[in-house]
Amino acid sequence: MKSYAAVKKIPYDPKSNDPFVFHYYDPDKVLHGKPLKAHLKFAMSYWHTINAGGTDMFGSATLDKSFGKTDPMEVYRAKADFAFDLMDKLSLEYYCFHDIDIAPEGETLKESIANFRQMVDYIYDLQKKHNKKTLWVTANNFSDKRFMAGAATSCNADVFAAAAAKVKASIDAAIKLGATGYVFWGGREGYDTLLNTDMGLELDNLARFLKMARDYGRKNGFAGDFYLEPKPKEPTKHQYDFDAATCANFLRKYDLLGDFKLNIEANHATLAGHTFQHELRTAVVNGAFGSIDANQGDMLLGWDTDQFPTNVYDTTLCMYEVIQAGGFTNGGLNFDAKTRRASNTLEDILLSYIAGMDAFALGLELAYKLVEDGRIDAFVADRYRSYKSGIGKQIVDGTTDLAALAAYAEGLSAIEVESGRQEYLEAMMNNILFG
Ligand code: XLS
Ligand code: CA
Ligand code: CA
Repeated sequence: MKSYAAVKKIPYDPKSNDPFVFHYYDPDKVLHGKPLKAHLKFAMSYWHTINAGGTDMFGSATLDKSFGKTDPMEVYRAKADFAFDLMDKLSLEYYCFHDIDIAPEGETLKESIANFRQMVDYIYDLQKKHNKKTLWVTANNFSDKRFMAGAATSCNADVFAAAAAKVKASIDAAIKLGATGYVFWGGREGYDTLLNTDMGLELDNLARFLKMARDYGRKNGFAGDFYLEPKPKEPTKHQYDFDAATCANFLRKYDLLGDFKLNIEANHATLAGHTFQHELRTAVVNGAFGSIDANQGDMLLGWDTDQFPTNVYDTTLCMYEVIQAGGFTNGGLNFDAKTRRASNTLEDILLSYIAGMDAFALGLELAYKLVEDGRIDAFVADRYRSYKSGIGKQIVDGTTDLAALAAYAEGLSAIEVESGRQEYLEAMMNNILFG
């Protein structure tokens, strides 16, 4: 197999046996009036791709990503150079990062923020040179020990302020880099036991924090979407942003819907006991569909494995939801995914992205087959036809009431509900996809 350095730009070549080609992702191929790259808006996750070395709870890194440098700022500049070279090879147009992904942390918060600002300037130049875009920025308000009891939901107000400082610097970066999104993933915004937790105050404080961030962003020219990223647990036992429905309720309660949408991650959906498609649909029906963290979990493991997505049913049903939602606006598909610990070469990074990008390109094409075929949509519409006329229409129009419905129902003889035809639909779906 070729070395990382020997691989140039990955071509689209469906007939090739070369491992370094796309078999499905042809960035410029037009489908329904848009090139695939505009449908899919693929992004590189800086933390996994440029930093993660394969450590786990039982072992040290299996891949060194310091690129032969030792001085901390030099290491991070080398990482950035590598990042943009990698994005070129893979035709990735977008990237996403946390503040501490792109710059070394200093002795103090002030020093860390100064390092961060320097590195934002550095990647600003690289972004221009390589013609890349920032999909979203976020602040890592969960790794440092000061965040052990939360950030915006910490019991300590100084921690709340430190979190605000990091978010302010990260929003400044988002503005400078022209990011169309800003993510809040509340890794420690939750609790491990209610015995030490004032849940009401913590939730109110979280909302106060988000409002301040929103107001600061809007005042300083951030026009993109803010996102909450649902996840039920890990690292805390219970996270307040448990799933899409919980987040939508929180945003509605605190009047944040509109500025805030959701960044739905596949692996977080399954951790919450939902399908990826369920979480996407829940975001859509709440008017909160924003962006996607594209990955997959391992159904036999109970934690967030962040694997590259290769399950074509999942990518198909994901893109089916995205198409029905009208496609991405400010959001995109961020590969919040890492190579396995034993896939420990730079070539594996290329191969993993190829696998994920091909699985989504194939999923998009298959999703359009479902839409174009139309039988599933038609089945669903027909299943609810009783709401199109008569008493059903009155229910939907709000022109009836409980007493009128009771009188109507008492006049009915037997009520028959039609079969839901689940197995027929599942077989039909396979036939549309593979027939
Ligand atoms: C962790 C999350 C995290 C967010 C960004 O599980 O997926 O990586 O996407 O902070
Ligand atoms: Ca994520
Ligand atoms: Ca994750």
